[in-house]
Amino acid sequence: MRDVVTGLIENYDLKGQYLDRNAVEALKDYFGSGVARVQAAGVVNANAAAIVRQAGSKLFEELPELIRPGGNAYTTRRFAACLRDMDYYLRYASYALVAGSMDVLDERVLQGLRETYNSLGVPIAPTVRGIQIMKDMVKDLVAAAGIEDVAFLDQPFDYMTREFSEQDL
Ligand SMILES: CCC1=C(C)/C(=C/C2=NC(=C\c3[nH]c(/C=C4\NC(=O)[C@H](C)[C@H]4CC)c(C)c3CCC(=O)O)/C(CCC(=O)O)=C2C)NC1=O
Repeated sequence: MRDVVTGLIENYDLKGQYLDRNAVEALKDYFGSGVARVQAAGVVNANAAAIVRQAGSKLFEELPELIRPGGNAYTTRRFAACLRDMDYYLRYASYALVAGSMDVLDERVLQGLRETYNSLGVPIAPTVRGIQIMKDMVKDLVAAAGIEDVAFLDQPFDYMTREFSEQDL
């Protein structure tokens, strides 16, 4: 699992090079957004249960067939599994935000996920929609907490969406 710093060091060490201007720029960006990243993780932590619950409600409102007989989230067990998955996406997104690197998502979340979903008939497009709903909620909450530039929050959610659906946003 890497973060921006360890990722850069690993790359430059492989080439046997000092940290050059590009590396320094990347590090400046990362440290410059560091406080906001940590604050955002705090906001996610404080609101995680509500975010998952409300994003789930919104998803099932938009796509009610998911929770009707025949839908993949029908039955209490599968409904709970769906919300649990949403919680995984949110928690790992918060790690990736702090790390400034998507490595943790590749390693812990996305590996083999598509295959698992396909084999269980879990539909990917609605899952991606759920991830995007959570992104919007997190951005609103973080903005409301007074953090001005919330663009960096897109990254982990969009990364999961892209890797998962293998579709361009
Ligand atoms: C931390 C990394 C990690 C992830 C990401 C993860 C996902 C994950 N979701 C699963 C199931 C599931 N995932 C869903 C999710 C949904 N169904 C829908 O209709 C919605 C669109 C969606 C919610 C948004 C459902 C319903 C199941 C149960 C499917 C079944 O057993 O039939 C399973 C199969 C095993 C199980 O039920 O626990 C895995 C491995 N597990 C992990 O360890």
